[in-house]
Amino acid sequence: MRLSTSTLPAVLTTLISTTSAHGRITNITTSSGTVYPGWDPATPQSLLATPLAAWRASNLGNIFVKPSQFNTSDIICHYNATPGALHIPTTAGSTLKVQWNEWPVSHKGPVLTYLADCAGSCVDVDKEKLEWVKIDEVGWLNSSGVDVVPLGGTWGSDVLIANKASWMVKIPESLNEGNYVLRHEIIALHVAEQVNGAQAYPQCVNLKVASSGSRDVKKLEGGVVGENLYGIRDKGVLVDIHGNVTSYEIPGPMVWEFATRFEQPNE
Ligand SMILES: *[C@@H]1O[C@H](CO)[C@@H](O)[C@H](O)[C@H]1NC(C)=O
Ligand SMILES: *[C@@H]1O[C@H](CO)[C@@H](O)[C@H](O)[C@H]1NC(C)=O
Ligand SMILES: *[C@@H]1O[C@H](CO)[C@@H](O)[C@H](O)[C@H]1NC(C)=O
Ligand SMILES: *[C@@H]1O[C@H](CO)[C@@H](O)[C@H](O)[C@H]1NC(C)=O
Ligand SMILES: [Cu+2]
Repeated sequence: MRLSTSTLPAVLTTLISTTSAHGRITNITTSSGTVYPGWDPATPQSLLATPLAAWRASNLGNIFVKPSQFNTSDIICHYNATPGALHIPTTAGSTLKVQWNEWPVSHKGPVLTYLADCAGSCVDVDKEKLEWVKIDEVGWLNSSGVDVVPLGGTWGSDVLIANKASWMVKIPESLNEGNYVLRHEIIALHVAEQVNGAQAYPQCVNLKVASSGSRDVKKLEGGVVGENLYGIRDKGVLVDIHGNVTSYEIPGPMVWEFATRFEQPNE
């Protein structure tokens, strides 16, 4: 929908206040087609004993983690997260499809994916010790749609929406075999011009990665603990995206030099 600039403030306010819909990962599909459920925070008590590879968290309402909590363990895998009881078997170099329930178009921002080495089983890992290595990131792409509400151009979140709220994650081709936590996240920036306005939606799942047979195996190194990933005033966290955005600095560490990312459809 196209609107004249004079009607924009009212429309924006309406959009922001009516988009109470947030997101979560509903399932993860391996390249062989096996579907693993994500964590549903509305899981009834009677089903809580069902083991999942996905990490549990107190994210009822598909809520977000605020920048004032980026320096706490809640940024790791969402509020009060506890490790998954299983691992999804996969192979270095293969892809996983991560499916979100939905994503509101107003919630523009980057899509980020990390891995952390559990150095053993991930089932009883200490999340505060996990060191996250970024393997994929898509932030601001172009100014296509800057004059269309919601303003701000085209972002990773728009690519996710174009793919029916899904994202393909490629396990790095040369990754050493072992158990890893995959951390997939969207950071919504629709009110990020206010201090503490950005919204992080991190979700985690355990993987058991088999070797691809690559001779050039790499150990996942150089990671950052969760509490050090982002700061409340990072350039990509405290940022005004309502207008003609021409660049964006994606928060968090650099992408791993050995990552072999998958280009999304519609990217
Ligand atoms: C994925 O998750 C949704 C919501 O939890 C569920 O309705 C759907 O059936 C799942 N898809 C598959 C292929 O299992
Ligand atoms: C975390 O950041 C918030 C907001 O910047 C600050 O008020 C709080 O003191 C910080 N906590 C720690 C443990 O550093
Ligand atoms: C946005 O900024 C770019 C670069 O300055 C410019 O080329 C483009 O015309 C601008 N678009 C609008 C709609 O203002
Ligand atoms: C902007 O990015 C989107 C997603 O990658 C793409 O579909 C679109 O063609 C791009 N627009 C321009 C003008 O490059
Ligand atoms: Cu929301």
